[in-house]
Amino acid sequence: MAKTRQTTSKIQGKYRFSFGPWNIDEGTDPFGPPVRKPIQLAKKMQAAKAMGFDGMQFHDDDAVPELDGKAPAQIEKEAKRVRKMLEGEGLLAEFVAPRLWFSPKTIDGAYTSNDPKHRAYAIERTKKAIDIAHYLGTRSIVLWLAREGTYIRESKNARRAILQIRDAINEFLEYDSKTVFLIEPKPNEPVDSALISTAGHAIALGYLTTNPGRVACLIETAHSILAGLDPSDDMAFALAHDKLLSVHLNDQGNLKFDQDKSFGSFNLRRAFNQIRVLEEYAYGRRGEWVGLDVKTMRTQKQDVNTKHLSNSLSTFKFLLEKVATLDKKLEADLIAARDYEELDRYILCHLMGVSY
Ligand code: GLO
Ligand code: MG
Repeated sequence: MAKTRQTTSKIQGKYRFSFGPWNIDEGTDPFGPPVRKPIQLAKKMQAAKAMGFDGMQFHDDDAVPELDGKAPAQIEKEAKRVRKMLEGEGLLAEFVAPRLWFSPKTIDGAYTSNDPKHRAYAIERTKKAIDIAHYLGTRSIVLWLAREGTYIRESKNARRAILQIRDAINEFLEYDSKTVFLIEPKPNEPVDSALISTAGHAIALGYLTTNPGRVACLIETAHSILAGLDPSDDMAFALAHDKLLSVHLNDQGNLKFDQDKSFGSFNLRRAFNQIRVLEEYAYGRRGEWVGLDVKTMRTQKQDVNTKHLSNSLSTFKFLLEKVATLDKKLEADLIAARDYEELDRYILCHLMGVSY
């Protein structure tokens, strides 16, 4: 065993943290009703600030509830009120995501619905989300393409559906010249087979559009795992294309339902490697965010319903320190010697905090 050198922690990245109102939830699942009382948006913002977050993420109707029935002037008024609330807490809006999976008009998909009236609804709704983002002070739109896929393959022409998503994004790129679109891939749930299922799909779709420079992606840990991929490799792939503008960190116990566990709670080493990839790129220098898309455990009681968020944030910071204090010289020597067994051992000792 080699002796590790004392390393001083030097952090390259510039990390800003966010979460969405849906990350403090009432515990409803497909088999049972809510188990906690709903929390007002203002209180969620206060909690975010108190836990050390820098911003909030929004679905369009988190900012403007019952959006579909509202006139443009009303939408503007309500969104600007939310911006004031954010400013009052010293928080920023990271992004707005059109919620295209709730309405009766998006049962069979949004931009890829087989009903042209429903496709038109999805496009109009997304334009409203773009306006709301503008009012909230952000130009980022996240497209989680929840229902763009199939339960049985024969129900859609998949090639045409991909081109319909491309055409929709082209229309949004033209609608607002400053907005950037972050595609959040996921392979399944709620649909059986999603069309844009991985980082590769999301990035390649961007290249099909009229302005690839304004189409990027958001990689979520659990979604990569559900696709059978390693999240840090997906993040690295997106970074190699300079396309990773946000991440949704969480954890996932292999191939189950989408769990959104606290970051690092299932596989600490996998969490470490996600931060390692981000830190080696000096993530955040260009304003990229770190989102924590984690879910409150159903068993948590009302008064301790934000621990998953504070725990995930503190695990991130702890692992960032682990990344920064890795003995780079030793790592390089072991790589040069191709002694990956020893490197493996060193990483484990470092993570466990035992002497190597
Ligand atoms: C669900 C997604 C979801 C999105 C959010 C923003 O699996 O991870 O939480 O991230 O709706 O679009
Ligand atoms: Mg997510």
